[in-house]
Amino acid sequence: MTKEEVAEILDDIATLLELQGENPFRANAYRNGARAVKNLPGDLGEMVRQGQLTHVPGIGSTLREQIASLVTTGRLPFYDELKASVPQGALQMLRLPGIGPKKVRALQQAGITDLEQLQQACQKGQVAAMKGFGEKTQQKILEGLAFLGEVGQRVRIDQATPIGQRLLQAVRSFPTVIRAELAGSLRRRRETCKDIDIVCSGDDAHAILQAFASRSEVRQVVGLGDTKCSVILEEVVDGHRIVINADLRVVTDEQFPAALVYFTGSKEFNIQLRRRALARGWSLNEYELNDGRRAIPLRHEADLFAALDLDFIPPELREDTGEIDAADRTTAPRSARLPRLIEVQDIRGVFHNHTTYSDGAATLEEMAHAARQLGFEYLGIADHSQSLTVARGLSPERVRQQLADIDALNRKFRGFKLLKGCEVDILVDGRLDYPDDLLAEFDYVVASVHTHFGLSEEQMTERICRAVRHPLVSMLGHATGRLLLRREGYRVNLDRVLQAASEAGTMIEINAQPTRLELDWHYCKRAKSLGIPLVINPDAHSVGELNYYVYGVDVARRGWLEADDVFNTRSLQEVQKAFRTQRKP
Ligand code: DGT
Ligand code: CA
Ligand code: ZN
Repeated sequence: MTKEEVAEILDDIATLLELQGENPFRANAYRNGARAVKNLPGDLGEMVRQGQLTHVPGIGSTLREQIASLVTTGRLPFYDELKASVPQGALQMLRLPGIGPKKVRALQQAGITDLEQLQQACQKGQVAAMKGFGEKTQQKILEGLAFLGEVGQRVRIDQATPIGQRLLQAVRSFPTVIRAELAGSLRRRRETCKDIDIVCSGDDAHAILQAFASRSEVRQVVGLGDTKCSVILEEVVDGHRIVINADLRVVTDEQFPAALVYFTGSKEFNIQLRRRALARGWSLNEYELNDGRRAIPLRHEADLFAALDLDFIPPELREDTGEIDAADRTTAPRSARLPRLIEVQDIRGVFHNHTTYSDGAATLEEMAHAARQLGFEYLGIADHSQSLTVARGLSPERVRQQLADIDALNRKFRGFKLLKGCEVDILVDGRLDYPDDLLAEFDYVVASVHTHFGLSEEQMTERICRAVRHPLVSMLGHATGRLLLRREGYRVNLDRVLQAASEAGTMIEINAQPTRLELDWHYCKRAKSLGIPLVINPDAHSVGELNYYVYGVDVARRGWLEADDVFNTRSLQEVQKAFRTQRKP
């Protein structure tokens, strides 16, 4: 156990004693002890072994024994018993701003013993009326409770990305920082992140960590040690208040490559990579790759992979789903290779977008303009069909009007084309919401489920497979209807849907709305192996949402897809030809 960890426990003990209403002298003895331990020069374990704690001011005989117990066994029964004797609710209350042990005791004595009771009491104004509390404290408690409710919840990638990028830029500007990168799930581009991980190298770790802890968006410093700082951030992203943890680790520049690999993860990937090092009698940890005699000098992450005879593995693939085997340079002939992952620049247009005709916020013209600004060659419009009245679905007359409008606009464009599509509803029995003669008038058709989510898996699978097999359906929209962190998808057997799509030659969408991000990346590889082209669609309901396609590229990359596996990388001519061929019986 490090000095910091021991000091933290001694501080905890002081707080617990105060909560129990113990003699303040006793609690203070632990606080002083914590400070003394933190300021000790040298290695705590060594000092304990040598009996050097005997003459340290602030550490009496009881404390000395307890510290020895912590250092040698990692445990302290006295601490465990103390923790167990204090109600959980009291400990949680301590995390609220402006609430110390004394106030917690007062609340407990008033019969308010957990956070829920506390919230109710505040809402009724009872806490303000208590002696020593008042309006202001009550307000602060309510705000603190709202904050606590958000701490520890996962955050979507579109919200974590701008926060992480800003923080990364800040870290790069701190004095003595040599280099810094995002790590963790955010670097691997997972759909949601528990926290933001940043690794940096620099000479003055202390100053770097201090600068990090003093950022204005930091709401709370959770931990501040010699090499790591953990904070809780609060920021507004797109009008939403986001609360998320962030960890910064500082290493030396020699350690940086190994540290970056380690903290990028995933954990499962790290375990496999370490196993590979061990298999050759080497060792690998967050600081170094060691061949048993010395740390192998590494300048970049790629050097670490090369030293282990591996091709560079992009962060998105580091999930222990076969990437290490595919990167292996020692197996000959190579049974598999890493894919050349699709990139954002490969995308030439997108197909599932809405306008003011149905529930979008921008007109056809505005959407077309924005698509051209993004450098797209084509933009597909796919508004909702008639039965989806909540989304102002279009009657056959209205949608024919839209098609005429598109034709008129297209006459004005050079080097760009609006494509005529629709997002037709898959009705409860798998039939489509427009008649076939109307569907045949579009360049392509996206079919999606928007209603009757409660069907059994069997019914839902049948329903979707029927739509997928329809000769006029070009692609299946959002495959399971999930809303990340809010709603599970509907029950459906995706393997059967993929099978049906493969047989019928129907494409499958990667819906790039950051709340959806499905077809889930786990299934992309399977779709690819079945020869199903995937289509990245932002499902944009406004000009700004067109940009969401980049999150679809993240999903595709995590799903091992190359440019050729994704339909949107094709030119306008190829796309139009593919749509026509698809329709031939
Ligand atoms: P998250 O935060 O849940 O979205 O996902 P990660 O992957 O960012 O996980 P996190 O923040 O707990 O840890 C960051 C990286 O640190 C993780 O991807 C791999 C590494 N790591 C953490 N704990 C362990 C561990 O127990 N063993 C190994 N080998 N690596 C670990
Ligand atoms: Ca993380
Ligand atoms: Zn849509």
